Amino acid sequence: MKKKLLSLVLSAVMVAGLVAGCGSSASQTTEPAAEPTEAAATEAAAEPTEEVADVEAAEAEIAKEAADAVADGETITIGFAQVGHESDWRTASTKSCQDVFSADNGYDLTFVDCDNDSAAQLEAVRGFIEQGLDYIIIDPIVSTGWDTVLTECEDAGIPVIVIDRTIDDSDKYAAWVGSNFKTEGLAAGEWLKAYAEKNGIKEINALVISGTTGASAQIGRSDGFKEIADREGWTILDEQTGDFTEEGGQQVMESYCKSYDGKFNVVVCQNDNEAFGAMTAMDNAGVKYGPGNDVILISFDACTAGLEDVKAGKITADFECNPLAAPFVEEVIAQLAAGEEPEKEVYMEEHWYALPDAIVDFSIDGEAQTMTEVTDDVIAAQY
Ligand code: GZL
Repeated sequence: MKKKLLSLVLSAVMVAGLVAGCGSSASQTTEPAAEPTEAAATEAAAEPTEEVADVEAAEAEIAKEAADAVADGETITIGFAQVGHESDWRTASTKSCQDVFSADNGYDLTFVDCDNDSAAQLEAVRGFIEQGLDYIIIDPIVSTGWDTVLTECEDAGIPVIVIDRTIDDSDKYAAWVGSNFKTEGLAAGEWLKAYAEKNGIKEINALVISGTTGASAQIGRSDGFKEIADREGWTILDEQTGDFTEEGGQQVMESYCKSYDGKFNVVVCQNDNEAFGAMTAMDNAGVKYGPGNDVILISFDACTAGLEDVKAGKITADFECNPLAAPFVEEVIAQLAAGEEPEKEVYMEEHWYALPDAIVDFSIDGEAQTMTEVTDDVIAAQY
């Protein structure tokens, strides 16, 4: 249904554009054809022509289609090209979309797990175009290489909503719903500065296990933390990708324990699953981490299992990235279906977690931050 309605909308706009462009030669410009203006439509209406009748007929058909659709409660078809299944965060993100865009809620969701493969993700989106779906949701594995396929979506008249990670080489999408990853990195850095001052730690020698290289989450968290490290004169001994996986975190940390034995006092993992792997490696190497031990372990995501490790005194601070975007995406789709223009960017609410001894006052760009104590209730309510 939606596709037909959309084609009617597009034809009405095109016909209206022709009517507006059929004014005096003075109205012809070298500028790109302007959107049909109300004045042009009014002027055209004053001189009834065949084109105006076409627009009115198309508009009447649109109104009827829309009314029929609502009355029929017809299914909205959605394609979702998900990054993969690499982390607890990803599992929660996928569940959020599958719960909201369910058959019971009036949707037909085509879900593709792209298994961290960018080529497969582009292929999945092209498959959605061939199916003529009503909407496409993309969580982009990496932030570049998107303009061509987004142009194909635009040409097919299929609105795209981007969630979580960002697309940096095209803006041909209706809206993006996600997190400010650089803010997350800045929060970790500013917290570490305050925590080090509170505990009399004069020197910071950090090892970073970064996320999937080129993912906006990795870029933002790396840039934010490095900005504070550079400002404070800390040493980042090394940064290698753990690809947001537990296995990757363990492999990189095993290498770090050999190469930097006794030289580091901070480990920054760019998601909880990397932190789980890093903890295994440090346990095997006899490295003590967590509050009161040799190494401060910082993590991102703050999934349930991550908060359990904060509560257990293993992760010293965990910086949340909220995976529950689907309700906000549903709002965007409702706005688009109603012919409204959604906000281009919708930011999710995030929290910074620690145990009481690691809760310190800090600010980001002068804005005071609130930390959340990890309690059993907080863990029970997490994703
Ligand atoms: C961040 C998200 C990241 C998570 C990881 O928004 O894209 O990808 O931090 C996940 O857990 O793998």
